[in-house]
Amino acid sequence: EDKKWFREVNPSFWPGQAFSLEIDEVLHQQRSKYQDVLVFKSKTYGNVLVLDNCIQCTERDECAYQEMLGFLPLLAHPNPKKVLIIGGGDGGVLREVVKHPQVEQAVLCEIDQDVIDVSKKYLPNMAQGFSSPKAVINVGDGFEYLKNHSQEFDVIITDSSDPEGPAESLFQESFYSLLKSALKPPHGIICCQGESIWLHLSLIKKIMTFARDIFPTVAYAFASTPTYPSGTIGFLICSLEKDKKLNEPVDEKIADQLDTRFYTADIHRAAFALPAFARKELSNT
Ligand code: AAT
Repeated sequence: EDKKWFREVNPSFWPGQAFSLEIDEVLHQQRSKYQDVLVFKSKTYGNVLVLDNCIQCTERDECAYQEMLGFLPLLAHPNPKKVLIIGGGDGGVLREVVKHPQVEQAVLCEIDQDVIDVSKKYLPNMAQGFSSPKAVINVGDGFEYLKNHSQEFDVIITDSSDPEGPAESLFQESFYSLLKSALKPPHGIICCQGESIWLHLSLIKKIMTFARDIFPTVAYAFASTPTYPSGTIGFLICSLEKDKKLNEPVDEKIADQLDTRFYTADIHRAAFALPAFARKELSNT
């Protein structure tokens, strides 16, 4: 029966396919200032947050995306003290970032207060990030926030929704220039939600091409995420350092001592090994 299923239809961003989850109970539904917000309890993936009909996270598989988005850049940096997260209003990436022993402060800049409030209520395991003494919360647009911050952050993570709606500006060349100027030299690293090699290869190529004009080192990694479109999501990682080896954790001990469900030092290395079709499109030679 169709009414009991959530279907992730999106004719422009993943035409001709639609992932579905069986709904146990709808917990929350509203129109926020920026987007449609839906939370439902699924039959087999726990509670699910959906914005503008796109799945943002499920309790069952969120660890894959949140841990990789956080730890790929943090473990590539020699001493990540100050971190900025743009988006990530569920608190999951924040929860991961504050686990890193060298992180002293993590600022989260989320545009939609309603996402934060709804996550505190229905995704308490992710929202525990908000109660860390290292956390600073700023409600506002990530693009605008960056304009007022220069050479400040060791690592900047963009945990953003897809480039339709409030996150559109976060996929532009001007955003990458702002990211660069907000990074602290000489080791600064950014990591952005990088969509799917199965669905968005030309968009990824376009972004990596302009990112290479801005950053000396640019790389792409991906991980298995059952509830994101096509079952994989990527991470676009850029460093201020030339010839920076991003695919190797700088401190294997820290990497293996983090309390993770998905990320390990081996997964870190493996994530940069791309299928031939993707490597061909995305390599810089
Ligand atoms: N943590 C996994 C879920 C996300 S959340 C993406 C967040 O980015 C949302 O809470 C959204 O409100 C926020 N956001 C969107 N635009 C902006 C902006 N301009 N400034 C700050 N925050 C913003 C990612 C899901 C990926 C889905 C892949 N299909």
